[in-house]
Amino acid sequence: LKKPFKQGELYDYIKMFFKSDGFSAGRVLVVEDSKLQNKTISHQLKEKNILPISAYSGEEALRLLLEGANVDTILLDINLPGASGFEVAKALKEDSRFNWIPIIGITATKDEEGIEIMKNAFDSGVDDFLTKPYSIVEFYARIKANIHRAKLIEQLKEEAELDFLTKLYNRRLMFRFLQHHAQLSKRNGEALSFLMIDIDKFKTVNDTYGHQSGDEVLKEMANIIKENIRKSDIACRFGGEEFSVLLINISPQDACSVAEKIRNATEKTAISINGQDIHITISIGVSSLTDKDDINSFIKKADDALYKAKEAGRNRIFL
Ligand code: GH3
Ligand code: MG
Ligand code: MG
Ligand code: MG
Ligand code: MG
Repeated sequence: LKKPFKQGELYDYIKMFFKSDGFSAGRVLVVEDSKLQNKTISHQLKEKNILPISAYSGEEALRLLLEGANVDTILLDINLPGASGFEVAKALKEDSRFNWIPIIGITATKDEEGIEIMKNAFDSGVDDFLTKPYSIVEFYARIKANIHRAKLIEQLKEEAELDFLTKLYNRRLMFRFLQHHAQLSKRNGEALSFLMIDIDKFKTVNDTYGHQSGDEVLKEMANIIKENIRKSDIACRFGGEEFSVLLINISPQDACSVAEKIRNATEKTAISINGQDIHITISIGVSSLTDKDDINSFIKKADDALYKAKEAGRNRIFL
């Protein structure tokens, strides 16, 4: 995208990364420095309903991924200016956010030397390989096989990482994020807060409206939480009718404001169950990470504060 750009262009550009309107067969990041070859490959992918996302260097490819471009497969030219294909593959395979994405290495080198390059590419983490010039049939066959593999992995990841009912992260993932951000926080002095949210008298909701209606309420609760936090914050279903939020880079005071916003929104929301409006309230315990804290004490402080909020009469927040 080149400045100055129109609003619509920006929108299209962003949409291209996050959706694949019309390109239902998958999304491939094409890392190829030759403009002509990048264009040719992109054209070939589009022919098969695959969305190409072009990068002209390894650095650009990494940047696009970090910015949230989600792709099913990476076509990686080995001979690139700047970071080589080997280095790019290594970097991707060392990063748990990207290490599952299949990479197809490409080179034009032939014979002994070409085989040596292919071997080094596999050693660097590349999953598959194409040697130029390749037949278009082989090209599509490899692309499709790798996209298929990626889709399976994406599905498994979703099942392992997300809560089935609310599609928020599950407790396991919350612990992973806690580990990661507690470390960052200690290294960079990034402030960190944790909210433990528990629905008040939820047993009564189940008893009055049935378990299935209870599930609908849990889904609505997840939406309320998502609507009141930033994209960079991390929400999870901690268990049962308990949710938690990890708030990144935020003062304890601001964390309390977020908690209060969620509490207030919950109280105000009419949840429609079988044509009937139900209202629920929540109690929230807030904690802020200090130098002395480990993850367990960080969580326990929020839990203790939650307990106090319940004791004090529910529908309130405690720090
Ligand atoms: P408190 O204000 O003290 O938190 O009261 P409470 O009734 O919310 O707390 P309690 O721990 O006694 O009950 C929690 C209830 O949440 C009991 C359980 O059946 C219900 N629950 C847990 N998981 C689910 C779920 O996945 N779906 C539904 N519908 N209910 C659930
Ligand atoms: Mg090249
Ligand atoms: Mg509970
Ligand atoms: Mg309880
Ligand atoms: Mg409860």
